[in-house]
Amino acid sequence: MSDQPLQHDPRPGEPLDELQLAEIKGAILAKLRLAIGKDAGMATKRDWYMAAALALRDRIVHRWLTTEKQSYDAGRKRVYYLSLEFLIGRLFTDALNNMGLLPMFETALGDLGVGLSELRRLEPDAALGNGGLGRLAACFMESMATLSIPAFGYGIRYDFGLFRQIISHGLQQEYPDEWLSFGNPWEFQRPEVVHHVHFGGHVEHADERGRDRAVWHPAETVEAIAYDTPIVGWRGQHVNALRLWSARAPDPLDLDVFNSGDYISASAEQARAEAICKFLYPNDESAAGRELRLRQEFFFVSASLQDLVERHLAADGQLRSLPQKVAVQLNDTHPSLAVTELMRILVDLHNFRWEEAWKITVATFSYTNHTLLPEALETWPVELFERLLPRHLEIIYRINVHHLALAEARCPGDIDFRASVSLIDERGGRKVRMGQLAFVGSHRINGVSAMHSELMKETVFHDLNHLYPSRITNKTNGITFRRWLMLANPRLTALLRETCGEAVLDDFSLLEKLEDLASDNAFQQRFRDVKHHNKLALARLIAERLGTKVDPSALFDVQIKRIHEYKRQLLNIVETVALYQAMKDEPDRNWASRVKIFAGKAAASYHYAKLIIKLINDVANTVNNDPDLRGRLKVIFLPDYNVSLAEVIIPAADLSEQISTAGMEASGTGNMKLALNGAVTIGTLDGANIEIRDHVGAENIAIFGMEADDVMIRRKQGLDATDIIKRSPRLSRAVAAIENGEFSPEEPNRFARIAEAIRFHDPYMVAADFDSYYEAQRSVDARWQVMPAWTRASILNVARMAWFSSDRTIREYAEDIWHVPVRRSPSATQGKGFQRGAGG
Ligand code: 26Q
Repeated sequence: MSDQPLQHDPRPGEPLDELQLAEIKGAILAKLRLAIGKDAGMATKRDWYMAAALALRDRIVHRWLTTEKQSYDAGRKRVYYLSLEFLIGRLFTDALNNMGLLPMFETALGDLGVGLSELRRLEPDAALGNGGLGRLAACFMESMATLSIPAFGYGIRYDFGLFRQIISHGLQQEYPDEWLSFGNPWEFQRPEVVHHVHFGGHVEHADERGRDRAVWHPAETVEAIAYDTPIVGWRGQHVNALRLWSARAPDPLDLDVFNSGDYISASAEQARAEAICKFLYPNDESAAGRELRLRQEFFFVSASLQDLVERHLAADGQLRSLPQKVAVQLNDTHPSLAVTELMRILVDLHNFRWEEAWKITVATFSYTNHTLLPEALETWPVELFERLLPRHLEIIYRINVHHLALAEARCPGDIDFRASVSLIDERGGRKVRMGQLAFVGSHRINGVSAMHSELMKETVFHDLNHLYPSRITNKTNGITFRRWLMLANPRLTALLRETCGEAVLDDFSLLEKLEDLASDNAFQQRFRDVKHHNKLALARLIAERLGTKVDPSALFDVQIKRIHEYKRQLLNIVETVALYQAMKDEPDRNWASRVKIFAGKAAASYHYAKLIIKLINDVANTVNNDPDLRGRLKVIFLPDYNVSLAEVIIPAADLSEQISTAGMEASGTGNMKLALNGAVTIGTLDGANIEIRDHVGAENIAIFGMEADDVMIRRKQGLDATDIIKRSPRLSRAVAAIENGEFSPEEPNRFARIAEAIRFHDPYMVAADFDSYYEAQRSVDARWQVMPAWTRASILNVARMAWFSSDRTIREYAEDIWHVPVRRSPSATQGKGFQRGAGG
């Protein structure tokens, strides 16, 4: 990766404090000897990285302990963010930057003879997430620390994160992600923090002075052990913990079996327990009814709730006050069982009356929905539930009785209404609906973009919204600018500091100062120089990894995200084919040079998405080797997309592809990262693209295609696209080329399935949007050829993105949902300025 300068000296120009520098060098050397066991002469680069990380960690821990003590002493309300995914990436430079220690460590390491930019690449990505939802959780953790909100992230410490993707002959292969194999310098194991999580067995009921008393006799117990990773906020003022649970068996060896000599069976229980945290479930956007996944969900929910209840009891001595001191955010339905587990803790273990327990529960929880796709809504067979969590199923039934009574009162006699809001899906094999459970058990339910939240009210949660009006609210996603601007794009950051002032790092609204310079020739040139530098770095990476040469002055057209039909990488590649054909027809026209860059993983079992990857690679093979094009079109598929690769691609992008079928992308966050780095968006009116358009202005974004209501209408009319294709000669020809094996001569039928889908049954409407997309791309070409106009649009995108900071998003959650105070500005100089949240 690039050897960019990393300095974000909080006070540029000032010399480094020599004393502190000497202290840090000493600390790194001490870690090398005492924690790693090597001296400088023997140390490998990885040893140096470990030593530097540990030296930094010590400095973070001091702040961490202070923060924790202050929150505890002040009795502040805490936020708990429950998520099965945290897609963190690397932490080293992120933590250094937020601690204000980047220049210091860079110099210290330089003096010791090692380069920081070289060391940072040795840190494996923490890829404990699939995509958007997991990365959002990571951005939120950073913003909560930045805003000094006392918060814990709770999740699972997977032994293996998201699979490593290798592309071999154009096909995706999955390999295990062994991110822990060299140890993890950021985490603290907490052997003393252990909770018992139970599964299976049966429930007994007794009558206790007229009150039903349930006792769960579980059949199996697993231990959850805590591992804490400190998360530092900007300016290092506040540090929160990400607490991830690892599973182990209470008795690692069955001694009787061991003594009988059957050593393998003796550790069977251990293997069964450890399976829970072995790997991250891949997201194929279809809720696979796998038992292990349900065990993961309950495991981390139960451990987390025991943990937070224990902490609350230690401070407050009773549970009645829980909602005043605790807010729990459920990241999608994956932690929905928390609703039933808290009810069990309150009613079964602490003798609360049902009604009071329910009030406490609803006031404590809130739930974020990230998808409307019906196939992605989580359900579990009642039969599996009963076997694994018998008491929780009873609790669900009881919640449902009260809830359906409310439904009956609201719409008397309306059976369909009751069936639609019920926690149990009674159609064909009874199933527990996790979305309904999370909704009913939460006081606020939020969507992740304005349009998505509106669609929630109109579609999946239409009836629940009728029953509980005012619960649904919108919180448009955001991204942390520290990672996605300062760390990923140091050169642009330096330019912004110079033009908008140092304060821009603490107040992104100052980015608007760029507006006045958007047409200034000299400024435009400097802005383009930054982009060009970033494009050179990406071109180098492409040459290293793929051996393909790309022209850094060409338009870099980027689509980076999970591979999924609704995201329509297929639309992009079909347009690429059409453009290729047009260029071949008229090789002497002054075509704008383009590099089409794709990256993303397909779920291992999602065969159609993997076929799309193959198509992209096959088209790349043909196009990249066609001398007629004279290098003016290149297609690149960069393997193993992850956070670190995104940090190189995004600063180098000119055009951002956000082309999902309208109504299907809940928000998107890559769209924000790219626009913040000056890429112009080509996109549909979907998710947060709409709000991006509203902020950057319609003239600075290329919108095309059907809108969400058009899509719904078309879907009702049927999915056959034969007529559309007939009327579009360009599309006909592109689809025919794919169908006839022009890109797969060794296997002409390879993509027949894709052509057939586009023609006859494509719910994602590639054909219906094709002409509009092709036109939009040609208008992008035209704009690209007038460089000052292009640069102006690009600058205005940067200038107008401040609103998309996750600091803004978190502030809204804090004020409207959690009712916790936030720091007014993260700036160090305003350390004491706190703002009260709505509920105090
Ligand atoms: C469910 C059941 C079993 C196994 C896996 C899953 C599963 C896992 C992950 C289902 C869905 C996900 C992830 C969804 C996701 O990332 N959604 C994205 O969330 C982003 C943050 O809000 C949005 O910006 C994206 O629009 C949305 O697609």
